[in-house]
Amino acid sequence: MLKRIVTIQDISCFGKCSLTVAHPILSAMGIETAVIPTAVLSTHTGGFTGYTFRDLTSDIPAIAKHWQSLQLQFDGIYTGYLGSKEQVQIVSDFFQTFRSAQTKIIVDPVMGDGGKLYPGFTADFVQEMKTLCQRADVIVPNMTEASLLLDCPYRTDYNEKEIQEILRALTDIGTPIAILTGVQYGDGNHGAVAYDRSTNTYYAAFRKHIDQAVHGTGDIFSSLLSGAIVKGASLEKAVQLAVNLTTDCIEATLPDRETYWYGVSFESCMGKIAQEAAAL
Ligand code: PXL
Repeated sequence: MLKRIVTIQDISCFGKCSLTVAHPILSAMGIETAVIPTAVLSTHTGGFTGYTFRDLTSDIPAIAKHWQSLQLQFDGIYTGYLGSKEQVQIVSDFFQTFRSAQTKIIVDPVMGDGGKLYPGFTADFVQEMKTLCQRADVIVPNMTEASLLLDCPYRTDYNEKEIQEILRALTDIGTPIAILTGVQYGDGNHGAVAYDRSTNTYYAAFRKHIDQAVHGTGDIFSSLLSGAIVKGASLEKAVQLAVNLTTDCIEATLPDRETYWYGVSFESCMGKIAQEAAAL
């Protein structure tokens, strides 16, 4: 039986992030993937200017209502970039309607990077996103998003103990599992650290740091992680798989980096993604 996930995030028509990354990756992992687009942009907002933005907030309740009439059920709900503050409450209602005992809810609180909010996001949005995180089984912030959620300064210098404290504080919001991405202790490695509050256990996975900031890596990581969790992988295995395959995707991007400056060349890793997911 195929597992079924719905992923709720924007369509950036050009630029490779959010739905145009999540859908192919989850499908390659052998998961039936439904989508709810939260907004349509002509490109993503990282490095492009003059992009269009159509907010689809008012479409979401109607989609949910139709799906309810079809009695659709999901093994996973994975949310990313949301298009408006109002949308966060609607997505939260969607969780209530479609959550069963088996459904895993993964929230990537996409709001910023490098210590800055993405264009268009406000402090109000951060507060709304925090309430969505309370209703998730797993949250996947980067360091910027963690500092926004915890209302503490963005830092690039920290040690393992401090990361563990941040993770514990993130679960204080109300989610049982938090995973911090983009963690670097200054030893030349780059990875993610997870905390499972129910067992008080941390899991970390690292690879050698690649000194190139590439747009869309967070969406690749969260898609891989969501796919692995929905397929029933342990948290430890899911974090390892997501760190390894995301790093492989970034490596594959480097040779043509100047031509494809706007996103990750994940396409050349699809075979490997399918193979590793099949072995889960
Ligand atoms: O990768 C996160 C993301 C998703 N969607 C849009 C974005 C970004 C990051 O900048 O601009 C539209």
